[in-house]
Amino acid sequence: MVLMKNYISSDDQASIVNICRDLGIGDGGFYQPGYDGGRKMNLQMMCLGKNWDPDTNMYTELRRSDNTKPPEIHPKFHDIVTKAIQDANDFIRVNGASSDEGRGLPSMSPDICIVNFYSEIGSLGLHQDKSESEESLKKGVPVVSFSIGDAADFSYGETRAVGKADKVILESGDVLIFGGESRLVYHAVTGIDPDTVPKSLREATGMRPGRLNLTFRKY
Ligand code: MD6
Ligand code: FE
Repeated sequence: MVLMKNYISSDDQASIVNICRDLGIGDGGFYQPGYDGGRKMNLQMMCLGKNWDPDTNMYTELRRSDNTKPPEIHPKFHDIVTKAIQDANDFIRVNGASSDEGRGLPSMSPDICIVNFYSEIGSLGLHQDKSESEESLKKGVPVVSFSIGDAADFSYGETRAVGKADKVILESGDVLIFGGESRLVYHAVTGIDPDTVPKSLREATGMRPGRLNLTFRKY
């Protein structure tokens, strides 16, 4: 598990916001996912590449609720993901424990991106990311996550025991990678820290209060 603080440049953060906003109002754009029982998730979601259904935990070509096709993953996003994995591996090579030797992250070319937007009262319950293929999970092919906008309180742990979870704040520009042995770590967004968006990002984009999170994965 690697956290790269303030990794995404201010310009790239602003481009990501603008790209997601443009895609978000089109076909396959942001919606508030719900479960069969009628409960709604506490966030807005948009999928790129393939659709992920939070109710069935399945990937499909079209979104079940409205038959829309998810937009493509923007080439700029691919470039940042590829570079982030390379930089994380360079870091592991230099700073990792000797037991980490030869155990860098597998490379990953994403075919799916899940974009979440949290308002200041948004949250996401404890989960593992395990809807991907058995092969991808077994190899520990990483999930790469971008945080943009307001900061989030993020909990993670090896088990469901919430009391034992570690906590970290994810701020605008941070990149978090779950790969290798950490691929199936339990995690949650327990809250959004209001008014913590960098002023320059707010001014450059006019983004509404809240937080954008993009997670990239390979099915
Ligand atoms: C979020 N992130 O940060 C939700 N999943 O809003 C995730 O669920 C996540 O950050 C897998 C790997 C990294 C993540
Ligand atoms: Fe997740």
